[in-house]
Amino acid sequence: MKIGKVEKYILEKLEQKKLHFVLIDPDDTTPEDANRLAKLCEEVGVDAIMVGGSTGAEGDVLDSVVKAIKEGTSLPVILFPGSHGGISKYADAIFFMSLLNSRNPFFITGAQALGAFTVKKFGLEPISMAYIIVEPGETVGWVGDAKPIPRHKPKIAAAYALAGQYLGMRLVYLEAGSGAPEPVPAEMVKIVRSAIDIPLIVGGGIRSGEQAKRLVKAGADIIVTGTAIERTRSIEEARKKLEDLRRGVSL
Ligand code: 1GP
Repeated sequence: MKIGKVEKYILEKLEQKKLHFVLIDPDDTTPEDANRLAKLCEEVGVDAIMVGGSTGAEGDVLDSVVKAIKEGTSLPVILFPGSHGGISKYADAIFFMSLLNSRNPFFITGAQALGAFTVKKFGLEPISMAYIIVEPGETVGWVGDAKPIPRHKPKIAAAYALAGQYLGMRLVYLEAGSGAPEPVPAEMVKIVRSAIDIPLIVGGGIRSGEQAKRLVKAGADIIVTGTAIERTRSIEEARKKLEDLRRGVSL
């Protein structure tokens, strides 16, 4: 498969620095707020916006949030779907992901088959991604029927990540689950990083620049944050939080 525009953007930026993506869950925001947040993300130097969620991020709710984000920023907008319902024609690309450690084949290849022709019809750029859920896994772990990787078993995570690479996937995402009390352990990030050659994304439970920095030092290439910004109560607070996270990602 040839490299699309958004994947090229990611790979070229990664040659210069580590990246910070912000996840917006359409179920937890309004199009107006998403538009404001997207503008702010671009101002503070976030590298891309991801849109998705495990529940309710579908149909009109998803479309109106993606459109509002696109109106607010020129940053790439990448779908992060919970299933084949999480596809919007207004996005630039889609993480075409397989939840490798799910117990349910629907989340490994079933939803992907149901969504594949929609992705083609909309002309969305698919970016193949190995999605691996680590304890506690939170909502996505439950919904995705995952067998979450134990936090003290980094080699299991590395084995899944390497399998993803050998299956031809272009990115690996280690996910502790949105709102997790702690991010993926740095030790696990280190061991996964040393096993694979493709970019490593880490998300779930990252709320401070310090945490982001620890994970980047351990080998994360891309840090994803969602809840940290959702919990802020004003645009000034959101700006401060984003700046703190950005500083952590850039070491
Ligand atoms: C969830 O990894 C993302 O899919 C982001 O998690 O909301 O905890 O930042 P948080």
